[in-house]
Amino acid sequence: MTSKLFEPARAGALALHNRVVMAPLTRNRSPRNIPNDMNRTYYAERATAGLIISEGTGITATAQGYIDVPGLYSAGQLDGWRQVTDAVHSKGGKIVVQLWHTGRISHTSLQPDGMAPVSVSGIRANARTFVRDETGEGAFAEVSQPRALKVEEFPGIIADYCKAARAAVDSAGFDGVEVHVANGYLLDSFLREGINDRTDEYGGSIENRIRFPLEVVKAVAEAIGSDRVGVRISPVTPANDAHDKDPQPVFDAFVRSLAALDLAYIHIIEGSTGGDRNYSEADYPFDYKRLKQNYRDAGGKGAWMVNNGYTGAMAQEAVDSGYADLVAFGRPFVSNPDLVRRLKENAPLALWRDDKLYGGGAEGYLDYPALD
Ligand code: 8OZ
Repeated sequence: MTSKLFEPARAGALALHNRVVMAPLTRNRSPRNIPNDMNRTYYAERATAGLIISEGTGITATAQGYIDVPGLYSAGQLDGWRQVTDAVHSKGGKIVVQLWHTGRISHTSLQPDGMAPVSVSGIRANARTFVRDETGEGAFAEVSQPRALKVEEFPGIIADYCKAARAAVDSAGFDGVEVHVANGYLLDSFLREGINDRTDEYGGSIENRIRFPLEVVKAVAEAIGSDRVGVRISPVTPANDAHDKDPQPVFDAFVRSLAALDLAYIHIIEGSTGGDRNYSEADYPFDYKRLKQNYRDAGGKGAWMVNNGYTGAMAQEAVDSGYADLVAFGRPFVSNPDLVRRLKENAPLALWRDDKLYGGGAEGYLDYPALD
């Protein structure tokens, strides 16, 4: 019996050939933050995914927190991305860009004029980022002390998201965008009681903590059309020193509010990003079915995309049982450009090289062959 995983699906305005999604994957292979020919080849090789979500892409220079990741704020970046999206489209694929503001997960050496990174609060993360050392080599470094954004600065950040979203669709040729509200970066940090210590209308209660991420998603949806916008969340991940003792009501409320926006999809990282699917900091397991029920009960019609450590069998079960509409695969797509075919034919999967995930050249990036 064949699985619905390999059947077409819709995510808002996006008509997908199948329900296997390439998850966003930071690879640090865009020197000077500009997408290049190597990136074009990499994405084009993976165009048989039902949908490609690009690696996290900085909406502005101040949004950046790692070396050699792409951006959406210069003509050269938009032109580089245009080569990528044209190549993916010519192979029949669909690609959205992940709109990224790293917030407190950044370093003064990566910020314009060596400024402090901006965040929801002045609470520094116990986390590392990837910078360039004195010799020009990539190196890990503790993230810098951030500065809490003032409320007066919020409209400017929202405008930055909208400008990047419009440029992504109009100039760079993307089919849509995914707003990154996960993994302890700027928007996720508003949601987390362990990072958000604000005492204004953007901190404290759940209603207040979800306010800014909602304002951003709403504005982006108005800018390019809600049916081209997805949102990625990671309700329990400890990635980048994110903490929340009681995430269920926060994320239930967040997806209920997102339901009204008529988005293309909601993308959930289950458990610890890239790690234990069953991770929970709270003294209860997170209930992802309840999360989805909240979204549907509130009228949410977007595709429900799940992610983290899925095998082909788990993905088929997730889709065939109605638990999910789409399943995103991350690292398996690094080493299996033809992942969809391999899952369909139950062919063996190649293993990725951990030491080649971040940074470097074609090795560990373009040397994973397709079958045949
Ligand atoms: C791995 C390394 C650097 C960044 C995320 C954008 O976790 C990332 C990321 C992952 O969302």
